[in-house]
Amino acid sequence: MPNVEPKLSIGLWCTAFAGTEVFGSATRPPLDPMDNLRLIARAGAWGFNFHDDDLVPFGSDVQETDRVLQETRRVMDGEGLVASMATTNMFAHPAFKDGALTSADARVRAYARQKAMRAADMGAELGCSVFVMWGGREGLEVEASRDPREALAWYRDGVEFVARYLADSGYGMQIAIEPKPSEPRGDIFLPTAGSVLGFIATLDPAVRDRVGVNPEVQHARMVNLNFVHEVAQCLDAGKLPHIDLGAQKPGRFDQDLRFGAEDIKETFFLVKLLDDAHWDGPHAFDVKPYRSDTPDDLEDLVRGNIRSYRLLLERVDEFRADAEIQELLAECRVDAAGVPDDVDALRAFAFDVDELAARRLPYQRLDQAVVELLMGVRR
Ligand code: DIG
Ligand code: MN
Ligand code: MN
Repeated sequence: MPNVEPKLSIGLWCTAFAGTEVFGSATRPPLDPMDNLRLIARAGAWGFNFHDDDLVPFGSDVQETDRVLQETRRVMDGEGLVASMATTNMFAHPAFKDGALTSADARVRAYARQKAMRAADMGAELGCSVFVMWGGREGLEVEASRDPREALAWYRDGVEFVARYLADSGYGMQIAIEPKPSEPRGDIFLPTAGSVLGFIATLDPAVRDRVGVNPEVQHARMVNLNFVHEVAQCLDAGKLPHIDLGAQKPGRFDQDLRFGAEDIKETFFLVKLLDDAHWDGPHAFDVKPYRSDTPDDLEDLVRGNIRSYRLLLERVDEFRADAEIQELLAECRVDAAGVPDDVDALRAFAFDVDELAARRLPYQRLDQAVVELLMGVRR
């Protein structure tokens, strides 16, 4: 049995993705948000995530916004679906063409704050626990355009503003900043989980505890980072309020593939890490249908993520119960028996470095056992 029953959610923007990209127009018709909610629920998700504009049409007035939120609440209640994460789209509108919170135009920075406030209001209204901030446009192509220190200061002002707004409004939402190295901007500020952790450390102490990281599988694998280690560092820092899950071939553009579709071994160790850590945050799939998918394939996309996550949790159970694997893991460890830890005795201690160097490690057998487990031949 897993330590934690995972809360599996997916973004409205995922199933609603119509296939438009730089080299091609849409291959699927628009998906009504209420139909989208019903599809996600039918496919077995616990919850959903949304950008303001995914749910409430851009430019809606207060009355229309309230109407949509009330209709959403009715559908949520009818489907037993939780609103898990809210975020704001600060990357699609042309006003954000040169950044949002880090734009060199102070009016755009202020507009981004206003849009974030409104999105946070929507999230609070629907009961969301996390507010993600993905700075897709917070970057540049022309290095001469701004001093990166100034951009980071603007970014900090914006995040602190939103954090204060959540606190002053009595909203319990945690902020999760989502790293990504590039795309759509040539270089995006805060490219990795480590960058975000370092940035959080510079925030006003009055709001710092409310801010964490939303690492995404794809964004780390795009640049050949070990995502399991990215997540481990966030857990170690107590800064993992949310996670974006999917799959990705290394070194390519952000593919947002179905969870488990690539690199099954590292994906297995991600699922194992989260369960070993008893992490009970929202497990959010941030994936896209293939451009070649039809509307009839959208439910398969959602179901595939969920099924693969649960199957990998079963493999984690098997890993923990596998006697040979556990014996090999025990062989990997040597305790420091007999080695002093006080300064003077340690300084004088005579290590047999040749013996240390000669120690046999069981890694060939251990990794082979993991591969066989994932191939389903160790049951
Ligand atoms: C892309 O990975 C980003 C956007 O989809 C969204 O703002 C965020 C939500 O987790 N992820
Ligand atoms: Mn992505
Ligand atoms: Mn994401």
